[in-house]
Amino acid sequence: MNIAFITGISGQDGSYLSEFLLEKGYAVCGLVRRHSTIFGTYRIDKILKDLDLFYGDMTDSLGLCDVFDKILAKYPNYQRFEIYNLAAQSHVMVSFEVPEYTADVDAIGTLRLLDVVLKKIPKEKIRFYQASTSELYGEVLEEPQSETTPFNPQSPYAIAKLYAFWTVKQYRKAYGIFASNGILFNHTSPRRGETFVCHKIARGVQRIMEGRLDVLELGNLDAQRDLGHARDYVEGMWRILQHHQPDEFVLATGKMYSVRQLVEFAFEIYGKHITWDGEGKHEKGLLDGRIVCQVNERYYRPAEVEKLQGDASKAKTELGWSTNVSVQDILKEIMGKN
Ligand code: NAP
Ligand code: F7E
Repeated sequence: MNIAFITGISGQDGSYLSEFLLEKGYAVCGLVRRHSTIFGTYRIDKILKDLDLFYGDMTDSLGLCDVFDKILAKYPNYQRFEIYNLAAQSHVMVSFEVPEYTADVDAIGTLRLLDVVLKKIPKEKIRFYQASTSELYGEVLEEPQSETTPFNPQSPYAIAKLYAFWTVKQYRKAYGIFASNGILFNHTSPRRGETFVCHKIARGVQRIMEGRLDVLELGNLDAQRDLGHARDYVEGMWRILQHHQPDEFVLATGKMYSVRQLVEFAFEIYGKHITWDGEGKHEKGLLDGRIVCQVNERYYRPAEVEKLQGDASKAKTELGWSTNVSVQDILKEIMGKN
């Protein structure tokens, strides 16, 4: 039997990955945090009875040690131990408000986990996946971005993830463990948090069309992103760990759309065409002469990543991974109109 341990199992990617790995016959274990009012497991409630969940936190080394002891006591005869490090304070804007916490969880948390893994699991049985991000490219130095593009991070989140990226590479080299970085471009789904832009637009337009919201307020309408479906990306994570050697892989669609285009696509799902008037913070989206979208500066970031477009050729050639879900289909699925 193979064990998969997922930090961030209650998040968007953790939930899809758990379903995928259960189908593959893994014993799926995961780290969850205590929440004061809810269980915090709503994304994995349907598969809860098939999972082994342990309370813990990426900021707590001793707790992580205990979790590994419990897993090893329950599954002493495993062949391979795959670790998917998905836990993170994953919101770029929030990382400007809580930079130290973001670094503690996303950067030092990865170091803590690797250290525990190295102490608890025999080297030859370890397969470690790190959730790296296209945010590492930041203010891009090359278009499109591939595994050889230099990094130029622009937020506390990206800088914390850069530390984690290099820590993974260093553990691979120094200790000879199988540890890989997946450099994933934006991916979303109906399970995404509502404060990320694609989900916010889908839900906002839906509410406007149902008469429950007057105006959708957004920040930088010019920002462009490469956006795929989370279900495909978690399969890519697994493929990265099945490769014959540890490495870095970009997962992306290769297409890029602006925030403004996402708003247009969302209205088009309802057969509506919106027009734009004004520029910068004064720009407005109009539907039949009525303002339905406007800029609110509170959503501007102290430093912005203007555009990201990935080149996933290496993953296609070496892992046989590809993705072809359209942004329009993702928006429809979030709206429940697919
Ligand atoms: P998400 O939905 O925000 O999930 C984050 C997970 O991390 C949640 O389960 C959360 O637990 C957990 N977590 C946060 N802080 C923690 C802590 N201190 N200790 C333990 N667990 C903690 O993010 P996602 O979209 O699934 O992304 C998964 C990973 O991929 C993240 O590392 C993210 O940075 C990275 N990534 C995401 C994208 C993307 O477009 N989605 C692209 C590139 C990389 P709670 O449920 O308790 O909050
Ligand atoms: O912003 C602009 C915003 O917050 C996308 C995370 O999963 O992907 C995600 O990070 C763009 C930015 O995602 C609003 O300024 C405009 O340029 O949806 P987002 P993100 O920052 O790209 C990467 C790959 C990760 O690794 C992260 O974990 O949209 N934007 N107006 C807005 N963004 C938000 N959130 N809200 C707005 O109102």
